[in-house]
Amino acid sequence: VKDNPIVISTWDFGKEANKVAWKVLTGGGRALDAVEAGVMVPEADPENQTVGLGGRPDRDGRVTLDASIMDENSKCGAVTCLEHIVHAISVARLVMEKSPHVMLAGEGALRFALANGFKKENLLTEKSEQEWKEWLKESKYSPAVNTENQYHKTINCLPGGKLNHDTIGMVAMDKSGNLSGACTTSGLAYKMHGRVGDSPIIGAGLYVDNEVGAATSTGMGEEVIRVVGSHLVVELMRQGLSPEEACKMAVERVARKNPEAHKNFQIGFIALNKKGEYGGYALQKGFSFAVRNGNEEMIYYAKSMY
Ligand code: SD4
Repeated sequence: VKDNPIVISTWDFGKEANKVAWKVLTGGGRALDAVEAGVMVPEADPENQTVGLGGRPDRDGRVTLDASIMDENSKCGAVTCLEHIVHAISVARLVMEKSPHVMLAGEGALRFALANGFKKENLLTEKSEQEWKEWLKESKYSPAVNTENQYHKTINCLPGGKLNHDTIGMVAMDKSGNLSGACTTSGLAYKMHGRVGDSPIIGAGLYVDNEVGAATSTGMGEEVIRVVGSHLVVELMRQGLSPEEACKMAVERVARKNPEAHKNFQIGFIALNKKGEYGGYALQKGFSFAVRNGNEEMIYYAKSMY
Protein backbone atom coordinates (compact mmCIF):
# COMPACT_ATOMS: atom_id res chain seq x y z
CA VAL A 1 0.00 0.00 0.00
CA LYS A 2 2.96 2.25 0.47
CA ASP A 3 3.09 5.08 -2.00
CA ASN A 4 -0.61 4.71 -2.63
CA PRO A 5 -2.28 7.52 -0.70
CA ILE A 6 -6.01 7.93 -0.25
CA VAL A 7 -8.41 10.39 1.35
CA ILE A 8 -12.11 9.94 2.07
CA SER A 9 -14.56 12.39 3.62
CA THR A 10 -18.23 12.78 4.47
CA TRP A 11 -20.86 14.22 2.10
CA ASP A 12 -20.68 15.63 -1.41
CA PHE A 13 -18.75 18.69 -0.36
CA GLY A 14 -16.00 16.32 0.77
CA LYS A 15 -14.96 16.22 -2.87
CA GLU A 16 -13.65 19.78 -2.80
CA ALA A 17 -12.00 19.20 0.56
CA ASN A 18 -10.40 16.01 -0.79
CA LYS A 19 -8.79 17.95 -3.63
CA VAL A 20 -6.79 20.02 -1.17
CA ALA A 21 -5.90 17.00 0.96
CA TRP A 22 -4.89 15.10 -2.17
CA LYS A 23 -2.38 17.79 -3.12
CA VAL A 24 -0.72 17.41 0.25
CA LEU A 25 -0.68 13.61 -0.03
CA THR A 26 0.70 13.45 -3.57
CA GLY A 27 3.32 16.01 -2.60
CA GLY A 28 4.58 13.51 -0.04
CA GLY A 29 3.03 15.31 2.94
CA ARG A 30 1.77 13.76 6.16
CA ALA A 31 -1.80 12.50 6.36
CA LEU A 32 -2.18 14.83 9.35
CA ASP A 33 -1.38 17.90 7.22
CA ALA A 34 -3.66 16.61 4.49
CA VAL A 35 -6.75 16.18 6.67
CA GLU A 36 -6.25 19.53 8.38
CA ALA A 37 -5.88 21.37 5.06
CA GLY A 38 -8.81 19.42 3.61
CA VAL A 39 -11.41 20.19 6.23
CA MET A 40 -10.37 23.85 6.26
CA VAL A 41 -12.14 24.14 2.89
CA PRO A 42 -15.74 23.79 4.18
CA GLU A 43 -14.78 25.61 7.40
CA ALA A 44 -14.03 28.72 5.35
CA ASP A 45 -17.08 28.38 3.08
CA PRO A 46 -19.90 30.67 4.26
CA GLU A 47 -22.39 28.76 2.09
CA ASN A 48 -21.84 25.60 4.08
CA GLN A 49 -24.16 26.04 7.04
CA THR A 50 -22.94 23.11 9.08
CA VAL A 51 -19.24 23.84 9.43
CA GLY A 52 -17.21 26.88 10.56
CA LEU A 53 -18.01 30.25 9.01
CA GLY A 54 -21.72 30.50 8.20
CA GLY A 55 -22.61 27.56 10.46
CA ARG A 56 -26.12 27.51 11.92
CA PRO A 57 -26.16 28.94 15.45
CA ASP A 58 -27.43 27.47 18.68
CA ARG A 59 -30.82 28.64 19.96
CA ASP A 60 -29.19 31.74 21.49
CA GLY A 61 -27.87 32.78 18.07
CA ARG A 62 -24.28 31.79 18.86
CA VAL A 63 -22.23 29.77 16.40
CA THR A 64 -20.35 27.23 18.50
CA LEU A 65 -17.90 24.87 16.86
CA ASP A 66 -16.69 21.35 17.65
CA ALA A 67 -13.58 19.81 16.09
CA SER A 68 -11.09 17.02 16.61
CA ILE A 69 -7.93 15.70 15.00
CA MET A 70 -5.87 12.54 15.48
CA ASP A 71 -2.56 11.39 14.03
CA GLU A 72 -0.64 8.18 13.35
CA ASN A 73 0.92 8.21 16.81
CA SER A 74 -2.50 8.28 18.50
CA LYS A 75 -1.89 11.86 19.50
CA CYS A 76 -5.11 13.82 19.46
CA GLY A 77 -6.58 17.25 20.09
CA ALA A 78 -10.05 18.76 20.21
CA VAL A 79 -12.04 21.89 20.86
CA THR A 80 -15.68 22.13 21.79
CA CYS A 81 -18.13 25.00 21.96
CA LEU A 82 -15.51 27.25 20.40
CA GLU A 83 -16.80 30.62 19.16
CA HIS A 84 -15.46 33.26 16.77
CA ILE A 85 -12.69 31.21 15.12
CA VAL A 86 -13.15 30.02 11.52
CA HIS A 87 -10.65 27.17 11.61
CA ALA A 88 -11.61 25.19 14.67
CA ILE A 89 -9.62 22.24 13.28
CA SER A 90 -6.38 24.21 13.48
CA VAL A 91 -7.10 25.13 17.09
CA ALA A 92 -7.71 21.42 17.78
CA ARG A 93 -4.34 20.64 16.22
CA LEU A 94 -2.72 23.33 18.32
CA VAL A 95 -4.24 21.82 21.47
CA MET A 96 -2.68 18.51 20.41
CA GLU A 97 0.74 19.95 19.64
CA LYS A 98 1.14 22.94 21.94
CA SER A 99 -0.80 22.16 25.09
CA PRO A 100 -0.53 19.40 27.69
CA HIS A 101 -4.23 18.61 27.08
CA VAL A 102 -6.46 16.80 24.62
CA MET A 103 -9.54 19.03 24.68
CA LEU A 104 -10.29 22.67 25.44
CA ALA A 105 -13.82 24.04 25.76
CA GLY A 106 -15.61 27.35 25.24
CA GLU A 107 -13.97 30.44 26.66
CA GLY A 108 -10.73 28.59 27.47
CA ALA A 109 -10.46 27.29 23.91
CA LEU A 110 -11.06 30.78 22.52
CA ARG A 111 -8.46 32.32 24.82
CA PHE A 112 -5.93 29.66 23.79
CA ALA A 113 -6.64 30.34 20.11
CA LEU A 114 -6.32 34.11 20.47
CA ALA A 115 -3.11 33.77 22.46
CA ASN A 116 -1.72 31.77 19.54
CA GLY A 117 -2.49 34.31 16.88
CA PHE A 118 -5.93 33.24 15.65
CA LYS A 119 -8.21 36.07 14.58
CA LYS A 120 -11.55 36.70 16.29
CA GLU A 121 -14.34 36.84 13.73
CA ASN A 122 -18.10 36.93 13.49
CA LEU A 123 -19.18 33.53 12.16
CA LEU A 124 -22.91 34.21 11.96
CA THR A 125 -23.72 35.07 8.35
CA GLU A 126 -26.81 37.03 7.41
CA LYS A 127 -28.37 33.92 5.90
CA SER A 128 -27.88 31.81 9.04
CA GLU A 129 -29.08 34.69 11.22
CA GLN A 130 -32.24 35.12 9.15
CA GLU A 131 -33.03 31.42 9.35
CA TRP A 132 -32.43 31.40 13.10
CA LYS A 133 -34.80 34.36 13.55
CA GLU A 134 -37.39 32.52 11.53
CA TRP A 135 -36.89 29.45 13.71
CA LEU A 136 -37.22 31.59 16.87
CA LYS A 137 -40.83 32.40 16.01
CA GLU A 138 -41.81 28.88 16.98
CA SER A 139 -38.64 27.78 18.74
CA LYS A 140 -39.61 24.16 18.37
CA TYR A 141 -36.71 22.04 19.38
CA SER A 142 -38.42 19.57 21.69
CA PRO A 143 -36.46 16.53 21.33
CA ALA A 144 -33.31 17.01 19.32
CA VAL A 145 -34.41 14.09 17.17
CA ASN A 146 -37.08 16.21 15.52
CA THR A 147 -34.71 18.91 14.47
CA GLU A 148 -32.28 16.37 13.14
CA ASN A 149 -35.03 14.53 11.39
CA GLN A 150 -36.50 17.60 9.79
CA TYR A 151 -33.03 18.75 8.92
CA HIS A 152 -32.17 15.56 7.10
CA LYS A 153 -35.49 15.16 5.36
CA THR A 154 -35.45 18.67 4.01
CA ILE A 155 -31.79 19.26 3.41
CA ASN A 156 -29.65 16.19 3.39
CA CYS A 157 -31.76 13.60 1.68
CA LEU A 158 -31.50 15.03 -1.78
CA PRO A 159 -29.35 12.60 -3.73
CA GLY A 160 -26.96 14.65 -5.78
CA GLY A 161 -28.52 17.82 -4.40
CA LYS A 162 -26.35 20.83 -3.86
CA LEU A 163 -27.76 21.38 -0.42
CA ASN A 164 -26.39 18.12 0.83
CA HIS A 165 -24.34 19.63 3.64
CA ASP A 166 -23.30 18.37 7.02
CA THR A 167 -20.37 17.91 9.36
CA ILE A 168 -17.13 17.08 7.60
CA GLY A 169 -15.17 14.08 8.79
CA MET A 170 -12.06 13.13 6.81
CA VAL A 171 -9.57 10.27 7.12
CA ALA A 172 -6.48 9.75 5.00
CA MET A 173 -3.43 7.57 4.44
CA ASP A 174 -0.20 9.12 3.21
CA LYS A 175 2.63 7.76 1.05
CA SER A 176 4.32 6.31 4.13
CA GLY A 177 1.17 4.33 4.91
CA ASN A 178 0.36 6.47 7.97
CA LEU A 179 -3.21 7.34 8.91
CA SER A 180 -4.77 10.51 10.34
CA GLY A 181 -8.23 12.00 10.67
CA ALA A 182 -10.08 15.25 11.27
CA CYS A 183 -13.67 16.16 12.04
CA THR A 184 -15.23 19.64 12.27
CA THR A 185 -18.77 20.99 12.61
CA SER A 186 -21.02 23.71 13.91
CA GLY A 187 -23.10 20.88 15.39
CA LEU A 188 -26.82 20.49 15.50
CA ALA A 189 -28.68 23.65 14.48
CA TYR A 190 -30.51 25.37 17.35
CA LYS A 191 -28.99 23.09 19.97
CA MET A 192 -28.90 24.28 23.57
CA HIS A 193 -25.98 26.57 24.23
CA GLY A 194 -23.16 24.40 25.56
CA ARG A 195 -24.34 21.23 23.82
CA VAL A 196 -21.42 19.03 22.77
CA GLY A 197 -21.82 16.55 19.92
CA ASP A 198 -19.77 13.55 18.86
CA SER A 199 -17.41 15.41 16.54
CA PRO A 200 -14.94 16.68 19.18
CA ILE A 201 -15.02 13.47 21.20
CA ILE A 202 -12.15 11.16 20.36
CA GLY A 203 -13.58 7.68 19.85
CA ALA A 204 -17.07 8.96 19.07
CA GLY A 205 -16.78 11.35 16.10
CA LEU A 206 -13.27 10.33 15.09
CA TYR A 207 -10.79 7.57 15.79
CA VAL A 208 -7.47 6.58 14.28
CA ASP A 209 -5.33 3.56 15.11
CA ASN A 210 -2.35 3.41 12.80
CA GLU A 211 -2.13 -0.38 13.19
CA VAL A 212 -5.68 -0.90 11.91
CA GLY A 213 -7.56 1.97 10.33
CA ALA A 214 -9.50 5.17 10.86
CA ALA A 215 -13.17 6.13 11.07
CA THR A 216 -15.34 9.21 11.45
CA SER A 217 -19.04 9.94 11.76
CA THR A 218 -21.79 12.38 10.92
CA GLY A 219 -25.41 12.79 11.97
CA MET A 220 -27.06 12.70 15.37
CA GLY A 221 -24.06 13.06 17.64
CA GLU A 222 -25.81 11.97 20.82
CA GLU A 223 -26.44 8.55 19.30
CA VAL A 224 -22.87 8.16 18.07
CA ILE A 225 -21.51 9.00 21.53
CA ARG A 226 -23.65 6.31 23.13
CA VAL A 227 -21.86 3.55 21.22
CA VAL A 228 -18.48 5.34 20.97
CA GLY A 229 -19.06 4.90 17.26
CA SER A 230 -15.78 5.63 15.48
CA HIS A 231 -13.77 3.62 18.00
CA LEU A 232 -16.24 0.79 17.55
CA VAL A 233 -15.75 0.86 13.78
CA VAL A 234 -11.96 0.71 14.13
CA GLU A 235 -12.15 -2.15 16.64
CA LEU A 236 -14.45 -4.08 14.31
CA MET A 237 -11.93 -3.64 11.50
CA ARG A 238 -9.26 -4.94 13.88
CA GLN A 239 -11.33 -8.09 14.20
CA GLY A 240 -11.23 -8.53 10.44
CA LEU A 241 -14.33 -6.78 9.15
CA SER A 242 -14.09 -4.69 6.00
CA PRO A 243 -14.57 -0.94 6.41
CA GLU A 244 -18.15 -1.13 5.08
CA GLU A 245 -19.04 -4.13 7.24
CA ALA A 246 -17.62 -2.38 10.30
CA CYS A 247 -19.61 0.80 9.58
CA LYS A 248 -22.75 -1.30 9.05
CA MET A 249 -22.36 -3.12 12.32
CA ALA A 250 -21.86 0.16 14.20
CA VAL A 251 -25.00 1.61 12.60
CA GLU A 252 -26.93 -1.52 13.55
CA ARG A 253 -25.68 -1.19 17.12
CA VAL A 254 -27.09 2.35 17.28
CA ALA A 255 -30.39 1.17 15.82
CA ARG A 256 -30.64 -1.66 18.34
CA LYS A 257 -30.19 0.76 21.24
CA ASN A 258 -33.11 2.83 19.86
CA PRO A 259 -35.76 0.36 18.76
CA GLU A 260 -38.25 3.10 17.85
CA ALA A 261 -36.43 6.42 17.71
CA HIS A 262 -33.75 5.35 15.24
CA LYS A 263 -36.18 5.61 12.35
CA ASN A 264 -36.25 9.35 12.88
CA PHE A 265 -32.64 10.37 12.86
CA GLN A 266 -29.61 9.94 10.64
CA ILE A 267 -26.13 8.73 11.41
CA GLY A 268 -23.39 7.73 9.00
CA PHE A 269 -19.86 6.37 9.33
CA ILE A 270 -16.97 6.21 6.89
CA ALA A 271 -13.84 4.13 7.42
CA LEU A 272 -10.46 3.37 5.89
CA ASN A 273 -8.14 0.47 6.68
CA LYS A 274 -4.38 0.00 6.40
CA LYS A 275 -4.75 -1.66 3.00
CA GLY A 276 -6.35 1.48 1.62
CA GLU A 277 -9.78 -0.17 1.48
CA TYR A 278 -12.65 2.14 2.37
CA GLY A 279 -16.38 2.07 2.99
CA GLY A 280 -19.34 3.81 4.53
CA TYR A 281 -22.77 3.00 5.87
CA ALA A 282 -25.72 5.03 7.14
CA LEU A 283 -28.95 4.57 8.98
CA GLN A 284 -31.08 6.43 6.42
CA LYS A 285 -30.78 6.96 2.70
CA GLY A 286 -29.02 10.04 1.38
CA PHE A 287 -25.62 9.83 3.03
CA SER A 288 -22.79 10.39 0.58
CA PHE A 289 -19.04 10.32 0.94
CA ALA A 290 -16.20 11.43 -1.30
CA VAL A 291 -13.14 9.36 -2.22
CA ARG A 292 -9.87 10.37 -3.82
CA ASN A 293 -7.01 8.00 -4.52
CA GLY A 294 -4.67 7.18 -7.41
CA ASN A 295 -7.51 5.54 -9.34
CA GLU A 296 -10.60 7.57 -8.70
CA GLU A 297 -12.20 10.82 -7.62
CA MET A 298 -15.74 9.83 -6.72
CA ILE A 299 -18.80 10.58 -4.64
CA TYR A 300 -20.57 7.45 -3.41
CA TYR A 301 -23.99 7.10 -1.86
CA ALA A 302 -23.56 4.85 1.13
CA LYS A 303 -25.73 1.81 1.62
CA SER A 304 -28.16 2.26 4.45
CA MET A 305 -30.40 0.35 6.80
CA TYR A 306 -33.52 2.10 5.47
C1 SD4 B 1 -23.20 16.67 15.84
N1 SD4 B 1 -22.54 14.93 14.32
O1 SD4 B 1 -22.90 17.75 16.36
C2 SD4 B 1 -22.55 16.34 14.54
C3 SD4 B 1 -23.11 17.16 13.45
C4 SD4 B 1 -24.54 17.11 13.19
O2 SD4 B 1 -26.14 16.57 11.61
O3 SD4 B 1 -25.33 17.63 13.87
N2 SD4 B 1 -24.89 16.54 12.07
O4 SD4 B 1 -23.99 15.87 16.34
